[in-house]
This record gives sequence, C-alpha cells and structure tokens, in this order.
Amino acid sequence: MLRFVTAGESHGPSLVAILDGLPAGVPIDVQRLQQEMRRRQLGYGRGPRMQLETDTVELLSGVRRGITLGSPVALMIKNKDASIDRLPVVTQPRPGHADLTGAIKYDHRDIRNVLERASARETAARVAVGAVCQQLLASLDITLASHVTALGSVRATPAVAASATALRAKVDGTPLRCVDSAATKQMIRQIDAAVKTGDTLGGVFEVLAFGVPPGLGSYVQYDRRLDAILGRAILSIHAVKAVEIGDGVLGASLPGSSVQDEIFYKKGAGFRRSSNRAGGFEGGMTTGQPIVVRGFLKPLSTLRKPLRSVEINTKRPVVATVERTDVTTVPAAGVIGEAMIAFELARAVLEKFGSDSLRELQRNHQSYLRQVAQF
Ligand code: EPS
Repeated sequence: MLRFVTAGESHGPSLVAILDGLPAGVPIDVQRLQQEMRRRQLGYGRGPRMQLETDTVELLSGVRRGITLGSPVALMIKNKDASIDRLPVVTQPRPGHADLTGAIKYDHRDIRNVLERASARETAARVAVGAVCQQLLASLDITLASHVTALGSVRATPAVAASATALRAKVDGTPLRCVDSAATKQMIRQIDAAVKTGDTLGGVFEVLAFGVPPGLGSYVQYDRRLDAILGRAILSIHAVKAVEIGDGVLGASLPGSSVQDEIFYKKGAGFRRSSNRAGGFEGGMTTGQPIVVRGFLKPLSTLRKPLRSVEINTKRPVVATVERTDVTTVPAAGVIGEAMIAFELARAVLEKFGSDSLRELQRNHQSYLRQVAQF
C-alpha cells in the first residue's frame, strides 16, 4: 500500500516526507522533481517568503543511481527561513486559520505552536511526494496538469486541452497559470487592489489527469469510490472549502437527460463518449476519460487588514495577528492539487495492478489494457 506522511514546521529547519510502498525500478529524475517544486512557488500575488525559499528537494533514501529501490523514499526540503525559535509569541488568533481551535485542542498558550504546522508551507512536502508519484504514473502514460479557472470574482473561459503537456505549455509560463489572458489581466487588477486594501483572494483551480485506465476505484464499498477519495485529497489542501468533479455543480440544476454522458461504440475503436460531464467517474470508478477535479479556495485567512478577534489570555477584544502572507495562492494550489491527485492515482494503480517492481506493474497494466480493448 502506498502511503506518505510529512513533518516539519513552516519556520523550522526543514520539511520532510516519507513515501512508502513505491515499486522498485521507477526512474526518478531529480531535475523534474525540482521543476514541480518551482511550479508551486510561482504565481502573481505570492508573498515574500517565496522569494526567499528555493524549495530544493534532497532525496535521502529509497533511490539509488536515479532508480527506486522499493524501500521508503525520504525527501527533505530545508527552510532558508528557519527562525522558529526566535519568533514572537502569538496570542491573537486569526479568524479562519487553525489558530484558535488548534490552541484550545492542544492546550497551547502560544498560537505559534499551532500556526507553524498548520501553515500551507507543509504543501511543499506534498508536492515533492506528488512529483515522485507523477514520475511513476508517467511510466504508465498517465499525466497530470492544472490551471486556474477563477480568481476573486473573475472567471476564465474553460480550457480545452487534449493532453497534460499541451495544458502545461499553455499555462505554466503565465502569471496566474490561467489559459485566458484577458481574464488574467482582470485577475491581476483584483490582486493589485487587494494588496492596496490589505485583503486576500480565493478562487478555483482545476486538475486534469489524462491516460487513466477505466476501472480504478470501485462501486462495491463507500471507501473504495475513487472520486470520494480524490474529494478528500483536494479538501485536505489548505483553504479549500469545496470540491467539484466534472460538471457536478451545474448538473445539480439540470434534468438527468442533459447531465449523463451517452455511450457509443465503434468497431475497432471500442466504447466512447462524446462528452465528459462526469469528470472521468461513474460509480466511483474511472471511466477512462480524463479526470476533471476542481478545488474552491476561500481567501487566505492571514490578512494585513486584520479582523476582530480576542486575546486568548486577557479575553479582551483585539484585532488578529498580522503575519507576512500571500494575497492569493490559487495558482500554487493547482500544483498542490496535482500532487494530491497524483498520489491517490498512484495508490489506486498500485492497488489494482499490485506490484513490487515497475516491470511487473507495466506488464499487468498492459495486459489489463488489452483485456479492456477486447471487451
Ligand atoms: C507558504 C509559506 C508561508 C506563507 C503561506 C504558504 O510562509 P510565511 O508564513 O513565512 O509567509 O507564505 O502560508 C499560508 C498562506 C498560511 O496561511 O499559512 C508556502 O511555502 O507555500
């Protein structure tokens, strides 16, 4: 079973992740890992911390001469800002962050003990894990990309992408990882306005996965439904408050005849659909069409224009602590979304094709694809 844990505080010495359960024989390209880390740091509206950090990944175990060994892979990202022991005590919780409930739950009188771990900096470790998983998936021709579909009140025109490579090429060099350049300009204007007022902005990112075989996940038990698993994975990302798969939200207000993807068959080409409103899932299983998952982020809760709060010792009304922060992280959240989906897909693939080595995995995968083609 593929699993991972992360450790590390935002301003501690480093972030660490252990990814356990990878098959042996997977080539790991460290340069490509590094590119994924860099993608998480980009985006107009990110704060000064991203100028400071390089988010360099060190592979500590589980990989030898660029190939996985089948043993746990440990990854480390050293923090340049490792000032945790010098940072002041925090006693004025920020509404919307983990501050107050975290302090109550763990009985901390210094909220810094909560916010250091609750910080979205932890997602750097997740992106490192996801980047390794993407390399495993690439060996089965499963590829992922993401883009921003809305930021603040601005919505982008939907992206039409035939492949992850095409979508990445379209968005990764743009300031907000968005296909719509006119919408990007408006988004930038909103970010600039939020900088002036000390506010923050949320938005929506979309993750797509291409080349996914039909039949990952299962309808037979609630906890084997892969769409539900992906929903949890996306909701686990900081500030995400809602998830959508395919046209899920729109579909709720339409008649059934306008929502399902009709089935066609052509000799030689097999079964096909002319639409993908289901976002690649029916009955909790992948259909073989691209997976389309969206994450909806609330605006970040660290505000330079702080909201009303209460000092936890005196119980007097105050305004919340002002921490250095980003104005928006929606472009980065898409990259984190990719990492989380990559991890869950890698896990589902390994569960279905059970494998200790890449060779065995590729053989089982190919044999299943032949079976599917003959159905
Ligand atoms: C982040 C690092 C953090 C924040 C952000 C994400 O760095 P610092 O706290 O030093 O500015 O920029 O964290 C949050 C938005 C949050 O709410 O915790 C990162 O590496 O992504």
